[in-house]
Amino acid sequence: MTKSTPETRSADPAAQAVLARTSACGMATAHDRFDEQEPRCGFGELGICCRICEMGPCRINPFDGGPKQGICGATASTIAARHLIRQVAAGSAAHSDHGHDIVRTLLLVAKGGAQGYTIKSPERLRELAIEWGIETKGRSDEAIAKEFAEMALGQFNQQEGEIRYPALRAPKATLENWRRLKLIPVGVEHEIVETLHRTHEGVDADYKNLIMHGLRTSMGDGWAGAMLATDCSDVLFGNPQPVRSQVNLGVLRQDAVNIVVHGHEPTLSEMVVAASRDKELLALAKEKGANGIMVGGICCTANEILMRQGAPVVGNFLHQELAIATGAVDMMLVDVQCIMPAVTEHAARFHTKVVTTSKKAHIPGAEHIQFEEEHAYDIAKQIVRQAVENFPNRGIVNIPDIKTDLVAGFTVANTFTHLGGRYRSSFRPLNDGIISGRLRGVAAVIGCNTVRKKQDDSHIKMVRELIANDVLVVMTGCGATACAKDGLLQPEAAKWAGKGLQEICETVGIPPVLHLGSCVDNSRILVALCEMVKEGGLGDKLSDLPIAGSAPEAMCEKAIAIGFYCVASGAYVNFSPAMRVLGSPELTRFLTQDVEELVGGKFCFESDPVKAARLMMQHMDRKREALKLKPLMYSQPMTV
Ligand code: SF4
Ligand code: MSK
Repeated sequence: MTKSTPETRSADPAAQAVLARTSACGMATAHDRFDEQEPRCGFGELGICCRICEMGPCRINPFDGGPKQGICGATASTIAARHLIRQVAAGSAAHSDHGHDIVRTLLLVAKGGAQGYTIKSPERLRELAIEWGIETKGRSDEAIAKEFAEMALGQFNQQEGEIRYPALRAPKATLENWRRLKLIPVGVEHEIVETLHRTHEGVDADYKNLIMHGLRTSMGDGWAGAMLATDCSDVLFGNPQPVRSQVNLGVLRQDAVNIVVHGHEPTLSEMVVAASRDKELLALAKEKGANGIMVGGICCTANEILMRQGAPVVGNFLHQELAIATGAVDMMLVDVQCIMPAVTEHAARFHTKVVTTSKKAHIPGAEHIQFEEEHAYDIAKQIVRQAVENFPNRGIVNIPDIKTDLVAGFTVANTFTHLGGRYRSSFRPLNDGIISGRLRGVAAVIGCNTVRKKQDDSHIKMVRELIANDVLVVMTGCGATACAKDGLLQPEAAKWAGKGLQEICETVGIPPVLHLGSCVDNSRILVALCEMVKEGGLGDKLSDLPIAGSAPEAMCEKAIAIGFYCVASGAYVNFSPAMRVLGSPELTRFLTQDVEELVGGKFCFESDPVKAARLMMQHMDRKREALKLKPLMYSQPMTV
């Protein structure tokens, strides 16, 4: 096998520069550990090994000869479907537990028990309260927040009925189809528990029945756990507004204390940003020889503080080890999700302090400082102080001088204003753009980096192909960071768009690629789609819309859960690398074809990003045809 090089590992020149140095000094990164894993287990890749019970592990031989069933009689489709929906449950649990913690913080704030937090967007709180049927007249923000948070907490452990958002937000025809298929969760946790039960040895053996439950479980993520995380974060930390900032390792500063916040939840990072502006700590930084304190993010924490504070983004998932390797990170502060345990091994080579803060995520070699909302500001100050005190311990620093400007901070509310103008807030211009053929449709390109593909490369190639063919792109998570590094999140990027999209971007003053936030903010995309249907002229169900989604560098179980709730919501979803189901042709066919007849959405596992983009556009063209929309003004119908 040819050994990978910095150029084959990443499309990002900053990453390539650091990877060249890590290789030269024998510092192993995820790419090296990936190479060490070769050859990979073919049974695992195809999803046909099972270790669910203690009689196993069992494996199915996909070729002639060899076992076609596990010891209990489970077939390839049963085994692959069981494991897949366990991944959906884990991904849904991760987003939903994040959502649960944000709702709990809102409740603490309402009761006056969370130090340093306030309700930054009472307007958003009142909008939500009215939507949920909570009395607002003559009541304080705290009283409304308390009632809302208590109702919201109930969504997690509710045992009967339906989670609330689908009936409140989804188009009627979509809702009716979900009800017919029994796809609306009774509560977030109930469906996750039921997934674990169904996939226990000797329970559900029907791959279709298993997948339908996987779709139901994922709905508890997209339409409850993640949606609540987004809504309550907007209430607590403020509605994001379009904001300019910068991205890539070059945002690390030689002359300042660098604190890299990494993980997912905004509760701690918001407080750390506040503490980094504390006069006492700035004076201490000066005393230690630093010219200020820089707080930048990695992974979705980055997206949270970028959207609301304009904080610079140090990088995406595969940048976490590289940031430490610059020698410029005085502290890496982590909470939950997407944190490689390897960061402490690298930190030991440099002066970097790794601090864990969640009881759910300790890492050997890191210092643990337990974060508690009740003492949030004091804890944040303690953490920032330690980072400042570590500044004089730096050794050789080597920061690649590479960073790119970006615009982020789009939401459903401010996209309305941008598209319709201040006095005509509406999705009408977007719908009209699609109906008239100026725009082909909308694509959501989301998700992670993975060492199984060249970092950022698929995101960039896919998005460039889409915008060149008049598709407006919305992005979240590490995919948004990938395209930001490539300069696609600036209004000037309209020059790479097709003529129709260019006209819209220039009239409205938006980039052709809109950054909508972190992974939980994919719920913003669901709401935007509901608004498009509500606006009229594009059908009556979510699955009628000329839209598609993709996670072209998918890495974790959360990405699988997102893919599932998007398909359940009627979207065509490209997912690459393919989910581990290819060892079962019938399960693969169900996910990529037959499920469409039920929910209107389906998966595609194309790994070539340009081909995948074309398949997504072909799907949009089919939807345009079904809606009898005008021919495209400037682009051609897509062929693959
Ligand atoms: Fe083997 Fe069946 Fe047990 Fe899986 S559940 S390990 S296929 S016996
Ligand atoms: S951080 S989930 S690698 S997008 Fe949300 Fe990035 Fe994927 Fe983690």
